[in-house]
Amino acid sequence: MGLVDSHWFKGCGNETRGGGKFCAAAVVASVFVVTAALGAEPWTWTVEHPSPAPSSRFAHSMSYDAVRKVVVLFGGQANVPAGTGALNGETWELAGAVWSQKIVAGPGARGSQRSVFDSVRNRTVLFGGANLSTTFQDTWEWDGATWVERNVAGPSARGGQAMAFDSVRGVTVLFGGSTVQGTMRLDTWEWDGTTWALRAQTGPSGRTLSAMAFDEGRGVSVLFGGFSGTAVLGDTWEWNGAGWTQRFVAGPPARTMSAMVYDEKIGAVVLVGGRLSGGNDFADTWAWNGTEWREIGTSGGIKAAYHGLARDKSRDVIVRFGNQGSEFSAGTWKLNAPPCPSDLNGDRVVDDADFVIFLAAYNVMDCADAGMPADCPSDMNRDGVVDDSDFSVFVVGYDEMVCGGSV
Ligand SMILES: [Ca+2]
Ligand SMILES: [Ca+2]
Repeated sequence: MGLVDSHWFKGCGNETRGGGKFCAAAVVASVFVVTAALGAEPWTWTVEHPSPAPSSRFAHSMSYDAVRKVVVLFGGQANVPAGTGALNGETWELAGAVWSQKIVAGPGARGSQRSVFDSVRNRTVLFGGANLSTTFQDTWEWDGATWVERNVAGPSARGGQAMAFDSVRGVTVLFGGSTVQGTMRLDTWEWDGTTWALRAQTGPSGRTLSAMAFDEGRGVSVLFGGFSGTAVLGDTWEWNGAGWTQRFVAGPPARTMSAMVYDEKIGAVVLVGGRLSGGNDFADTWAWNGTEWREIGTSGGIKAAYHGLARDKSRDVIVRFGNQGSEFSAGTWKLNAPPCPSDLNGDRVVDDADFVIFLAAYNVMDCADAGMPADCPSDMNRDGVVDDSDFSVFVVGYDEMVCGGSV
């Protein structure tokens, strides 16, 4: 039972329209506590096969340029058996469903580099990686037109490091990684666009191929798992700019070669796939809101490891490309949250803010009226009029308060 019950609905249904009174005061004054919950409806994976598109690959880097609204992909290794595939130095961008290759000079062919989008300076920052014999320690920046190498001192050569952009403090955070020969790193660095600063040498144990993402709501970089050189890890850590804190919580099974993004709509980092051991990859999806890990039910997905992952905010999807796993697919995969029709402002929570939007349209009634908000958002049944039949649909979501699949 939510805060709006059928008694309340009946009591307000006969109010005069147009006056804006419609019981708004009683409801808006109610106190909402949105508790963490997972709906029964699964999130949905869909796969597209646009052309052109990057060739099949893994160990590439992917990040989302929130200003130009494109996913930037660089490099990677062809997905052929025994890890013998060719490395490339290609730059691609994905705008919605359309891939385009940028034919430009840039970093050399490599894999296991990582990239993030610096939303303060509007640059995609790429560091390190390796080819089959050499580990890199170069820093590059991409503005959509040109790759620029930043010739500065910084972290030692490594690939598979964790990276995230701390948009609160305006720095790229880098942790760990390894050389191609297998030497593990455990140092934490930050790049402010001018200088790499060594920030910590204690925290998570030395490891490579961890997943990391910046939680924009809580202002911390979240790290999960990775490979120590001898063991696959399943620990959760957070970096706040001053120190690392391990979060001792039940969570996803240990894994390496996973990937994580922050989903601002649900206020949680989302972890997708990864590998426990050769031939033992995951198809699961998890969300961490700072308090607990919850598994998100999904449909239509496949196992994936060593894939690229990005959150396309403008299109409200999580994009996955590439995979080293046995269920490899060359397609462009997108993870959509379940539909949530009562969430009229699109923030994945149904609350009083949505009710205010509903009421505004309810008071106008006719979708054709010049005073109706664009797209007639409250016409739930799409019959051109906002009336009690729409309210009976809206109130179902309002009673549940959270969208199906929210965390
Ligand atoms: Ca909402
Ligand atoms: Ca209607």
